[in-house]
Order: sequence, then C-alpha cells, then structure tokens
Amino acid sequence: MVNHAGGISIITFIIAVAVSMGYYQFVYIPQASAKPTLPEEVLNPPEVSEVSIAEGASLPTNGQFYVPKETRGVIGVSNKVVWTNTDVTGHTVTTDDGYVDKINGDFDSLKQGGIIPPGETFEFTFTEVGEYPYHCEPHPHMQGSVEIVENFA
Ligand SMILES: [Cu+2]
Repeated sequence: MVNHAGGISIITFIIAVAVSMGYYQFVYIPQASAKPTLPEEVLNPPEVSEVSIAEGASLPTNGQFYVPKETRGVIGVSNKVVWTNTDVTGHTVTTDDGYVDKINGDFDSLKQGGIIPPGETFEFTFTEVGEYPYHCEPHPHMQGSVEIVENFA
C-alpha cells in the first residue's frame, strides 16, 4: 500500500501558492493602484471661482495682493479656481503646506508650468473639500487661501 498523503499535500500547497499569487497580481494590485473615481462635476465643475492678482502686488505696501484674499468654492459646483495676473510683474500661486491633489497634482503654479506672466492665468481644480493656504514664492507678503466646502444644496 502506497502512502499518497505526502504527494497530495505538496500539490495542495502548490495550488494554494498559485491562487494567492493570482489574487495578489490580478485583484489586489489593480485595486490598490486605481485612482479614485470622482463624479464628473467634481473633475470639471460647471462654475469657476475667480481671483485676480492685483496691480502693484509685488510691493508690500500695495495693500491688495490676491483679490479676494479668501476664496470659497463649493465641491461639484465651483471647486475650480482661476487666478488672473493683472499686474506688470510675474507671480506664483504656491501652496503653504505642500498640498498635492490626488487628481491634479501639486497645488503650485511653479510645478504646473512656472511663474504666471502678466496678463496670464493659472487654474487649479481642487477635488476634495479642505482649506488651502497659498502665497507667492518671489513675494512672500502675498498671501491667500482657498476653502472648498461640501455641497449641501
Ligand atoms: Cu508675487
């Protein structure tokens, strides 16, 4: 009488390893690396919030820098902000705390194309609610913040 127990347990072990490797490769990794799926109105909101960079903003005595200084957007409605540089000098919109949006990357015009030249715009879509303080890299006295709030409508 031949004992098959050894052979059967080896085959069982091989099958178990193959199944767990398959799970890891075809189920776990694709789920873990998938980007979050967000509603279309969050990715491309119907309205924009506008901020203008004031003329003379490079001077600390100017009094006006980012206008308005505090901008509020509603997620899924107006969570996209457009800054227009109406000054004669280049400026940036740069996160104070290194914020990186999961979809749109660094909240920093420097990392999204560079300094905003006179007459040009910079836009950024925030895809989650939160407070986003920012400043101008060459002119640290220029400070502003964006707040994105929940849509309770
Ligand atoms: Cu500036």
